[in-house]
Parts: sequence; C-alpha cells; structure tokens
Amino acid sequence: MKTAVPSLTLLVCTAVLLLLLGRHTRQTEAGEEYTVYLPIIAKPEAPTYPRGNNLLNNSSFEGGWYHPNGIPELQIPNEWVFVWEEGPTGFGSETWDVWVRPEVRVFPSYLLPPHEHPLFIWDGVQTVKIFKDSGAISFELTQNVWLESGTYVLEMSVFPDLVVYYENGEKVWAPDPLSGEVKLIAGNNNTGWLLPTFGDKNTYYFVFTVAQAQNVRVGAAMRGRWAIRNNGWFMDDWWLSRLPNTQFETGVFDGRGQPPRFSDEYIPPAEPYIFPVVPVSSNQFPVISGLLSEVATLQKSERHFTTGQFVFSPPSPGD
Ligand SMILES: [Ca+2]
Repeated sequence: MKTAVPSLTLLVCTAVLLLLLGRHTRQTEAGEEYTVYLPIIAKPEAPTYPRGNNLLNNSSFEGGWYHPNGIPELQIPNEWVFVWEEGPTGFGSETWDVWVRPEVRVFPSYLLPPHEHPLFIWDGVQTVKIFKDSGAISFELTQNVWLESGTYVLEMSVFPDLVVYYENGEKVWAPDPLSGEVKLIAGNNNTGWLLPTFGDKNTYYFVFTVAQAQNVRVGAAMRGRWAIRNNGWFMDDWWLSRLPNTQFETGVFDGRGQPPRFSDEYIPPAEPYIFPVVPVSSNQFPVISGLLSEVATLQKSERHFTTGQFVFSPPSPGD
C-alpha cells in the first residue's frame, strides 16, 4: 500500500530520534569522562570612546607654565588651575598628618632619563609631575570649559609614583592601597575617590551629561594621605570630548572598561602595614612645612613607617 511507506519511514525516523535523544539525556555516571565543548565567546572588549575634538586646552601639557603668586615650586601648566590643601589631613593626629603644599613641575623629556620617557610621557615631549618628598598632599588640577548640552567623556591618565623607600636603588611602591587616591571632576559631578594601581599608568573614563550649556570645571583631584618617602604623581595626555550619541553609560570606568576600585569600599586589613626601618641621611631628610624646628632635632634619626605614617626613633648616642 502506498500509505504504508511514509508510515514506516516516520516510524523509523521516530525510533532513531528517540534513540539519539536517549543517548543525549542519559545520566552521567561516576567515573565517566566527558569533553565539554563550549561555544567560543569573545572576551568583552573595553568600551572605546571616540576621541572627538579635544575640548581641553593644553591637555597634553605641551605649552608653557606660570607661577601663581610667584611661588617657584609651583610650575603650573598654562590654562590649568591648581588648588591644594593645607592643614590637618584628618587621617591621623601625628605632627606629620598635615597636608603640605606640593611641588609642581612641567617636565620636558630632556630632563628625564630616556627609559622614563615611555613611563611618564604619553603624548608629545612634556609631562606634569606633582609631588612632595615625605609630605601628605591633596590637590586638584582643573580648567573651566564651556560645554553645550550633551554627553561627554573625560579621559584621564596618571602614574602614581608612590614610594615608601628605596632598596638597592629600586623603588618600593606603597603597599597600603589608601596611600594614593584619584577623583575625576566635572562640575558638580565627580567620581568619588578611586584607588589606582601604584607604579603604573592608570587611565580612567568619566562619562557625564550636561543638561544645558554652561561653564563646567573639569579635571582631576589626587591625594596621598600619608607622608610617605615620595608622594609623586605623573600625568599627561588628558582628553575631553563630546560623545556622538547618548548610548554610552554614564559613570566612571577604568582602562579596561571595568568599574574602578572605590576608596570608600576598601576594607583595610586588621593588621596595619609595617615597613622596615630605613636609615635616612641628613641630606635626605624631609623638610615638612611648619615642622622645620622638629626637623632640626631629627635630622640624624632613623625612621620607619607604620600604617603608612612616619614614626621617628631618637638619634643614637654619638650621632
Ligand atoms: Ca604631553
């Protein structure tokens, strides 16, 4: 019969299908080995923000500089406003727990050894270093920019050169993550304090919106709350541009497009950071603002760090 053929075919197909299904749904038994093939999933790419027209002036610090109030230690790149804190840090009650005025340098490449050029200069031939030897510092570098309504991205790169001591000429980076924090600023918006990686270039992207055209203060703040051996920050190649559409998520992201580490989410370890005793010769000794008289009596002492702060030991007899 003609109809018997399709029925038979259907029967055979169904049987084969059931057999196959049975093979695939059987339970895995102990001792059996399976190779599981997973689909290849591409690693998530960091979001790329189109570098549109840079709205910052002197964003690569290739221009000149000025000395506010004639202070020689402050070599502020043109177009930028530098603000710093002085007074108690609020992070300790020792005499060195005070913000001191940083020093600011616009460094041309010829003043840096060649091996440091790629470390600290990321565009052109000049970079900015803001630092203090053995002093806690907190500062902002910003400028006012007229922005139309829209979505913007501020790209900021910084190298925290935060050294607690030197060993055989090598820098030993601050082990306490709270030794250095950065914050990106756009008008009334900011990212909150972030924890960068020390001894490396960190890039952050701050995506924000402007509701109506206005002057917006844009830039970054940095602080090193402990008076460590070298509280240094290199920065270069900043960028601010308007995004072509509003499809970008607002907020702050690190160079891999991931949420950064936030300072206020960091839980310090139960045991404080202990640093080895480091002998300091008199010519290395810090000059801390307001503490000059103490420095005179401590010049030949040794020092060591606990919880990122200085602890001074009395001079040895005969020193
Ligand atoms: Ca530059």
